[in-house]
Amino acid sequence: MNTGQPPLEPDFSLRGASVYTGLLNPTDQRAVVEAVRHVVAAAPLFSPETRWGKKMSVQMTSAGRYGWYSDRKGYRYIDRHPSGSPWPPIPEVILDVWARVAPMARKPDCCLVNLYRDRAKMGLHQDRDETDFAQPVVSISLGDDGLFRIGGTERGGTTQSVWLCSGDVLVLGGKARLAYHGIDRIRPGSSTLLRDGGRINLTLRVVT
Ligand code: MD3
Ligand code: FE
Repeated sequence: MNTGQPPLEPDFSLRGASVYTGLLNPTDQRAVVEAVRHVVAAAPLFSPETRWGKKMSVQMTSAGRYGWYSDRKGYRYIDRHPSGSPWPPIPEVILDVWARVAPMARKPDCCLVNLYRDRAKMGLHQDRDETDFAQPVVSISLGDDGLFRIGGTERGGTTQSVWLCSGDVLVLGGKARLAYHGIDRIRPGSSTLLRDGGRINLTLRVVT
């Protein structure tokens, strides 16, 4: 369908990551949070263990055909929640965001939900458990601000940081697709979007 909309332009680019600041207005943000509440009701949040047996500080769950999972056996995608139930479908309001910023890409088959409370953080890593790195990754930030750091495709290079705020959307394509990235910390209390505070990040990916 041709919607007649002009293509969206990012506000700026950071190490090849396209940043759309405030792409979601407060009404859109509340609709997405409501959809996330339904996902969490069907697939409760959990804190995965790393392959070294340390519990991650971020709480997670997923929607879509695949969900991201980690334990002592390593990182991987699995087709069921650890409880044995299938992951719930990716809500339409979330697929709409993908369609706005990545209209030419395949449809995502995983929406990872990351919840950061207080001191939660995510160390520098690459997303490389997927099969087709030509497909972009789309990230949606909701709630408290998070300090995002991105570098290059080699560990140990220089990095750049930016605070991601509620409603900001990132598209990671091209060389940025395999960039090292992470969240150093959140700014607790910087947003009132989430009743219990914290930051939610949604990461949409094409896994297979
Ligand atoms: C850069 N999540 O779940 S989102 C992750 O805010 C993850 O929860 C962070 O990194 C978060 O894997 C960062 C921004 C992001 C997502 C995917 C990327 C940046 C990326 C993939 C490649 C390069
Ligand atoms: Fe990542």
